[in-house]
Amino acid sequence: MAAVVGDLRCFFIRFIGIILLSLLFSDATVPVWDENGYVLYCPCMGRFGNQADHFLGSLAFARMLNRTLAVPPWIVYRHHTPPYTNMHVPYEEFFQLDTLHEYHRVVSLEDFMEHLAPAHWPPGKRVAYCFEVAAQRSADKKTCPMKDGNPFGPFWDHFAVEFDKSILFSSISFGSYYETHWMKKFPPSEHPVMALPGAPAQFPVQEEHLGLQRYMVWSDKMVQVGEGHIKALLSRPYVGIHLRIGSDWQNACKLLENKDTGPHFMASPQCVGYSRHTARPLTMTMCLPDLVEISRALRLWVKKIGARSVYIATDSESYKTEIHKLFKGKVKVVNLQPETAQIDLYILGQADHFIGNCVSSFSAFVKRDRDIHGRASSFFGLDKPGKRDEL
Ligand SMILES: Nc1nc2c(ncn2[C@@H]2O[C@H](COP(=O)(O)OP(=O)(O)O)[C@@H](O)[C@H]2O)c(=O)[nH]1
Ligand SMILES: *[C@@H]1O[C@H](CO)[C@@H](O)[C@H](O)[C@H]1NC(C)=O
Ligand SMILES: [Mg+2]
Repeated sequence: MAAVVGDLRCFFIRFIGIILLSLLFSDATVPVWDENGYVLYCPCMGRFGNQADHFLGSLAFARMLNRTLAVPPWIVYRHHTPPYTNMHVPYEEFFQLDTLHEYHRVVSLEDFMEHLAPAHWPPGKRVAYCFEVAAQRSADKKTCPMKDGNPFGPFWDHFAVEFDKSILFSSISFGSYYETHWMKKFPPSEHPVMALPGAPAQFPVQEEHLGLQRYMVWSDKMVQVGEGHIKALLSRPYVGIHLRIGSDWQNACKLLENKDTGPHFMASPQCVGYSRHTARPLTMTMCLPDLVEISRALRLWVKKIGARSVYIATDSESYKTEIHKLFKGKVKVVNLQPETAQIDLYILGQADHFIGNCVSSFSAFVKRDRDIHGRASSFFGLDKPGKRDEL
């Protein structure tokens, strides 16, 4: 009997303990409702580099309107591996959420849905906001295309969200010029949650938002894994290169070759300058470097920094054998082909010198990250990218 009472007491104390503990912990993570409202969006354009560009602009937009940004997960496509469905990788898998707070209020979309949506954005009250032109495609011409096709449908399905109503807007854009327009049109008291079909931002990222990259800080897990690879595989100093040369890129660069695009082409402002008036020429070598250019640039920078190894990140071919031969085996050549592309980004970010692709937003992420930390970068076809204000 005594043993049973003792067991019960013991159980009871543990039970109370667990409740207290969970209260303590959940208190720290349960977000408080923000009366100034929220911005929700789907990172529905492009892969990681594009999504990251859009993220920076969206962060700036949310701050401009003083609304909390619901930080969406990264959409990772599995076009070539079963089960082929998109993955929705929480922001925090790759980056810290806390450092974003130094710039503006954020909550992960996962937390928003779990803790805030049930009381403040319940089913039946979910309003979509979009440009009039976007709604034109719908049957009644008045419905925002929130869940039309991939990745839109799967994204909101991942959060079990259906939209009940659409509110359309026009003659407005996401830039700072329209701050008061947004505030007047959609006060948070009447429009607490603004859910948008895409990012409230431009691609590529605006020059004025490049610096927001500093708030995107790698998660501890990414640092640990990334540093592990660097330690195991590379000897410093090392040159990191990004080869964006796969078939989709060859097709994209054909637009440039055929003069169907000017110097402002995808992420190219990072090389040619952000002003359309003073943009430098964008060459084919910058868009699609061949082995001759890759060898030239590598020879130059390996010599310049006395590199002992070269790290190759690539979307397809690595030219590992050719590069190894180029340095007569005296420089270690590494190509990891990580399953998670962000591992490549991390290792390129930490290199002693980085050679990127002018037109690629994947390269642009690395370049911005390195600029913040004062690390040197160049591009294929452009050895001296120059400071922004020198352009
Ligand atoms: N692991 C790895 N993946 C790459 C590399 N280059 C391109 N990719 C993949 O191709 C995608 C390219 O799309 P995006 O990031 O939008 O950059 P962009 O198309 O070059 O502007 C990346 O997100 C990666 O999934 C690379 O060097 N390493
Ligand atoms: C911005 O929103 C925060 C949180 O809701 C609020 O405390 C602050 O006063 C707002 N700032 C302005 C300028 O409205
Ligand atoms: Mg892309």
